[in-house]
Amino acid sequence: PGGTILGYPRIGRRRELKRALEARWAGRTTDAELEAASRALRLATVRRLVALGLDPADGSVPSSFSPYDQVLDAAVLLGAVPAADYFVAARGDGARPPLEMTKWFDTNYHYLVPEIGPDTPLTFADDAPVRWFAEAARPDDGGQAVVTRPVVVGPVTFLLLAKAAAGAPVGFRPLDRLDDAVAAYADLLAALGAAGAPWVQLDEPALVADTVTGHLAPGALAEAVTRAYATLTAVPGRPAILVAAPYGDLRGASGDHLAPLAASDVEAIAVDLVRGSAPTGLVPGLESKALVAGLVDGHNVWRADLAARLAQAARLQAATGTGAVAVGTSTSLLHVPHDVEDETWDGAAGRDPRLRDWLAFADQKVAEVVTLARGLAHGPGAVAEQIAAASAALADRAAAAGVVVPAVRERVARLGEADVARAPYRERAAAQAARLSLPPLPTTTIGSFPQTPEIRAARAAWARGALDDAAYEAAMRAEVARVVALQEELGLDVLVHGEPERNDMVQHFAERLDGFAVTAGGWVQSYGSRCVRPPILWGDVSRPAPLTVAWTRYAQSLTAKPVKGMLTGPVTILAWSFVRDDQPLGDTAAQVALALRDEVADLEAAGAAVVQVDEPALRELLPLRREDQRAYLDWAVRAFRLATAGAAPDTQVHTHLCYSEFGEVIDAIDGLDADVTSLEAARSRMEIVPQLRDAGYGRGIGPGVYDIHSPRVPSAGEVTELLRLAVRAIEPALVWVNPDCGLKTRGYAETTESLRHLVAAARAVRASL
Ligand code: THG
Ligand code: ZN
Repeated sequence: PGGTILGYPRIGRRRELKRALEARWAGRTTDAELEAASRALRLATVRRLVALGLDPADGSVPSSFSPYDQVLDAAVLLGAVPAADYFVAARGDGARPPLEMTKWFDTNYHYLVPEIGPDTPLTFADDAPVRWFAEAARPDDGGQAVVTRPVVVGPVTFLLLAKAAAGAPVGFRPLDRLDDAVAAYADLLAALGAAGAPWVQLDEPALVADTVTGHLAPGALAEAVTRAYATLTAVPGRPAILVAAPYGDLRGASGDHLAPLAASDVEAIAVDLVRGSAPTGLVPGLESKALVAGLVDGHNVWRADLAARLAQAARLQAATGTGAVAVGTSTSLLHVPHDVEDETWDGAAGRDPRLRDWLAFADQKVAEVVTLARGLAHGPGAVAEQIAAASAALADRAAAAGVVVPAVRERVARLGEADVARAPYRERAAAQAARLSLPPLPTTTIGSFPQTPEIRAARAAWARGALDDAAYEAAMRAEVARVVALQEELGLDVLVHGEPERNDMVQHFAERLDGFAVTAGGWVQSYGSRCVRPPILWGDVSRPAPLTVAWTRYAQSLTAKPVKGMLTGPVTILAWSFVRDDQPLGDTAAQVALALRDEVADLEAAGAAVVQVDEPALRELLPLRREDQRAYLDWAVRAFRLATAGAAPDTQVHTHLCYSEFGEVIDAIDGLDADVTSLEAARSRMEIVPQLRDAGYGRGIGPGVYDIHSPRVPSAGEVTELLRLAVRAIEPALVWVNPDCGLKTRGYAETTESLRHLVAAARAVRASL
């Protein structure tokens, strides 16, 4: 054992895979061209990993490619999705909807949710991992061959992430099919062994996540792991098996999930030592295994403290007594950009050159792993130079101006309960009703309107200097005017400015707040071909100037109807950024919240009667272990309240939540104390409304009455029907009428028609109240 990583970014350092996929989908290229581009990317990746120092001789080079998503790959491997339908399952086609997409553990990556029923095929149906192994192992033109370690989602996690297929009998769970799935994985292992693969990695992150396993009877998970790995380790001629458990701790209040793995005959276990803790005490069976110590953070971008991490690895090695400790990343490097050196750090574009030395993206993390492995094998002296450089960078970061800003710290320290409390809702509601005089079932939208090709072109031209500030500003103002006029014409009650000036909402705020840096090319896959560039939150956060006020004020100047001020909430800003690792996240959240609080005050001063603070990622950061969830929800709710509680009683505070099953955060939704909460609800046919009612929620609620994730236009009848479900489930006086989410990914044709139907439905149901 040396050093390894659990996976590497798949999108390509120049987003080659994105381009290849989107060209194929647009019909500009053939399947053969897509495969050629994918193959080139796969081969370039494994060669890069060897060049960076991973040793193919001991199985340290992962083969972790996926054309779209690793969970979909597993579904195809098992025949649950036919290989020919790969992209239909991912994206849908005219006739078939795509698989549902949801968040991968506590990350901003989304996987496709397989649908498994009692009769879904589960056999070894597709040998992509074997082909990719063989392709890298064949000498290329230069004679280089790379022996890789195929990475596949493990059987237990695959079934736990799947949902029961429509029509499955009541009580059926995909995990009921464990034996079938394991038989298919056994065939895969035999095929990999026959192809000469010395190692395979099976990812089992479900073992660290009560959010995925919480519904199981006590002991059921351990029993499934024991059964699955007894079968897999008995396969003749198989590769050695590394089971990886990234994103958290294998041992928690709900059970010890290390024990069944340690007791099995797998050869190696990868544990996350950034989020989780090292195994302590006697763990029967562990002494005969290699332990891949996930010491390098795969989920964040900070350069590692090599001295501390090496000492930790050495302690672990001494404790296991066998010396079989390897150094690894805590998770796949899927969540970080490729290479710090791909950015320009000359201070242009507001990027602070000091940051370059503080950061480690994927390639730098591979080098850290290699250094730690060498230090573990040959002693710290062998890597003294690298350790000294890392310690110096860390010291520089700790002492740098802006990392600790006393004024920000003092303001946070002075906060008290009064700062998170508004007047009683009854009082607020009366004041707001008097100020806004809205009809029953008021109509509104979530905030963004379609980002047209013209808007994108203008932003691109502005970014490369072809359009000056004044011309760009004028183009965006024209767009705002158009959006306001459209909403007036449609008859919506509470308007928005449409956000043409924002690219990604979090990036937009990060660009305007002190303490953040943004990258030009630090792309991270969010799902399929879609990427985000998470900002880097490196210092204490403050607001040098108003962030959004001018746009809202301009939009309000064009209409007598109320225009909502539109902000992104503190939790979402953190969830979609790389956050500092040198203080509790709750402290960082309070700083962001105070910056937003000042923005709310400025919006009010500019005349805004309605302010929306979105928290679509509230559920995303929910800790995977139940015992950690209360503390998180406490600081998350407090941060939202800090951001909003300065608002006057007659200012109506809205929030918006999406991308999630809300069940686990229902109480927190109530705790936000927003006057109006809009939520994604169309696909689940409003089921959130009775849930919130039963939880005692008694303020405004806007369950989405149409799904904006597809271009399909709902009929007025459909929207009316959903709205009737809502007004039957909760006090009609509380109900707002809005789409599921922002409209920025939609086109104007379908948006206009859909909103027309939304307004018609609101009028129809109003008339019947
Ligand atoms: N912003 C951020 N994270 C997110 C979302 C977001 N996570 C959850 C959800 N929304 C993910 N959805 C998307 C939807 C579209 C795109 C990315 C994530 C997307 N990206 C462009 C692309 O890949 O071509 C690039 C966008 C850009 O130029 O910034 O379309 O909204 N942070
Ligand atoms: Zn949304």
